[in-house]
Amino acid sequence: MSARKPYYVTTPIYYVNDAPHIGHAYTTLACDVLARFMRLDGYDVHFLTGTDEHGQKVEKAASAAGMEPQPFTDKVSRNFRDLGQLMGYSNDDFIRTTEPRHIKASQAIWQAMAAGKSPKGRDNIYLEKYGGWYAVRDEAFYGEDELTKRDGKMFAPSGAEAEWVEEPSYFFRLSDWQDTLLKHYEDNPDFIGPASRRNEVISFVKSGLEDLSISRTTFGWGVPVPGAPGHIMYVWVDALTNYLTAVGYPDTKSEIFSKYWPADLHMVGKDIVRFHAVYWPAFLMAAGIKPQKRVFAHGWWTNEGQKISKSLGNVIVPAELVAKYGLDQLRYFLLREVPFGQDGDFSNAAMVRRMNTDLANDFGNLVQRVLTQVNRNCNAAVPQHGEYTSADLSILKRAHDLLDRMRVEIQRQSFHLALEAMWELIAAGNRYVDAQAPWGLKKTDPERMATVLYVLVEVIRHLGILAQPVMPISAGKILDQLGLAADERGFDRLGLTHALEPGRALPKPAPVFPRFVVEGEAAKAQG
Ligand code: ME8
Repeated sequence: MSARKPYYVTTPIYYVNDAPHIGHAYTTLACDVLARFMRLDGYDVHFLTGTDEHGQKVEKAASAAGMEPQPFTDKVSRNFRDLGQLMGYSNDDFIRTTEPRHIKASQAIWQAMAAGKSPKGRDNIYLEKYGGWYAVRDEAFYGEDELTKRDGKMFAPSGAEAEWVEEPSYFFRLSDWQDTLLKHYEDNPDFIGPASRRNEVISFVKSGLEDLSISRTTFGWGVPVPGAPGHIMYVWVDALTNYLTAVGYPDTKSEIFSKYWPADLHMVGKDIVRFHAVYWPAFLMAAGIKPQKRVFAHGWWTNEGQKISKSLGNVIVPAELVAKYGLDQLRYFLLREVPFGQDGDFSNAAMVRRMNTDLANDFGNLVQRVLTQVNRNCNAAVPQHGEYTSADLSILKRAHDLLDRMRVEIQRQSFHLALEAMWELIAAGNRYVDAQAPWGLKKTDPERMATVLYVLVEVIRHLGILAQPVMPISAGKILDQLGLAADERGFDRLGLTHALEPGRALPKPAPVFPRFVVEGEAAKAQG
C-alpha cells in the first residue's frame, strides 16, 4: 500500500490575555473541518492549534489580574483547550509557547537567521537602537504616517493606542528580502488566499519594506535572545515559530519534520496576514527553511451589526451558542452563512433561519421521510432495487459526483461553496421524492417503490458521509441509522462500488435536526 499523503494545517495561536470568543472559535473550526475532510479523503493529517503566551500584552493582562505571568497563562490557556472540547476540534497537538520545546525552537531559528546572510550578502540580524511607535494591543510597530492623533494620544489603524518606545534592539534585515518575497508570490500564485488579500500583500511589499525590530529590552516576559543578555525576542518571532516547534524543529532530520514541513496551510484572520505572508516567509528563508505552502485569511465577525469588543459588552461566547442552538448547528451556521474570506454578521435570526430551513426542513426532512418509509414499508431493511429510470440515474450521478465538487471547494477554503453543492443535492433529493411519490406506490407498484427508496437511501448515504467534517455528531447519527460500521464511513466508500447491499437491517429512524422554536412563537402557536 502506498503511504498516505501528509497534510499539515495550523490555526493562529491565541493570545491568552482574554477569554475565547466566537472569532477564535471560527478560525479553528475552519481548520477542523479541513482536517476532518482531508483525513476522510485519505490524507495523513497533522492539525495544530495552541496559545501565544509571551509578550507585553500578556504580561500586562497578568499584572491586571494580580498574577505572575506563568500561572496566569496556565489558567487562560486552559480556557482555549476547553474551547476545543466544546467545539469538537480534532487537533493532533496543542502547543503552548511557554513550553521548553518551543523556547528551544525559537532560539534555534534565531541562531539560524543570525548565521545566514540576506540576498544582498549582509547579516540578517544586526544590533541598533530602536525609536518608534508600538501598539501593545496589536503587538506591532507602526510608522508615524500610519497613526492618527486624538486627545494628545496616538492610535493605530486598528484603534489600538500606540506609545513611543526607545531601546536597544536587534533588527531583522527585512528590506533586503523584498525582491525575493515578490518573486516568491509570483512563482507561487496560491501562496496567499483569497485573491484580494494577495493583492494587498503584494502592493504592501512593493511599496518598500523596512527592517524590523525583533528584540525588546524594557520588559522580561518572552524568550531570551541567545547570547544577548537583557534582550527578549519580539513576540511575533517566537509566536510564528510555533508552527515549526510542533513538527520537531530544530531536528529537521526527524521523521515528523520531513513529513509535515513545509506546512500546507496557515489559516489566519485578516488582521494578521502581514505577519504570516511577509515576515514569516522572510524569517524562514533567512534561516534556510522552506516557506509554508499557503496562507488563507478569513474575515471578521460582527454581532448584530456591531464590532465585537469587550468594552461594548457584546462578546459572543461560544459556550452560550452551543447550549442554545447545538454544536453542529453552530458549526454549520458559521461556515455556511458567510462566504469564507469575507466579513460576516452574527444574528440570532439568521442562526434560527439556517437551523429551521436548511437543517430541519431540507436535510432533516429528506432523511426523516425516506428512512421512515423504509422502516414502515420495506421491513426496516435496505430495499431491493429493480431497473433504474433516467431520473434515478441522474440523481445517483449527482450523489457520486458530490465528493469531487466539494473537494475542489474545500481545497481552496470555499467552505460555503462546498456546503452549497451539498444542499443542491439535498434539494434535488427532495424534488425527486416529491416527483416519485413512493408512498403512493406501495399498493400499485411495490417494486418501483423499493427502487425509489433504494436510490434515496444511497443519496442519503453520500450526504451523511460528506456531512461528517462539518457536522460530525449529526452525520454520525444519520450513518448510524443506515447501519454503517466505522470503516464504512470514509470517502473511499463513496460511489457505486460500495453501494449498500439490499437486505441490510436498519435501526429505527429518529429525527436528527430539531426545529428551533423561538420563545413567544411557541406560546403563540399554542394559542
Ligand atoms: O492574533 N472574527 O491572536 P488573537 C473573526 N496571537 N476572527 C477573529 C475575531 C472576530 N471578531 N477576533 C479575533 C493573535 N479573530 C496572535 C496570533 S499566530 C503565530 C499568532 C481571530 O488571539 C484573529 O483574526 O488576537 C486571529 O486570526 C485569531 O482570532 C487569534 O487572534
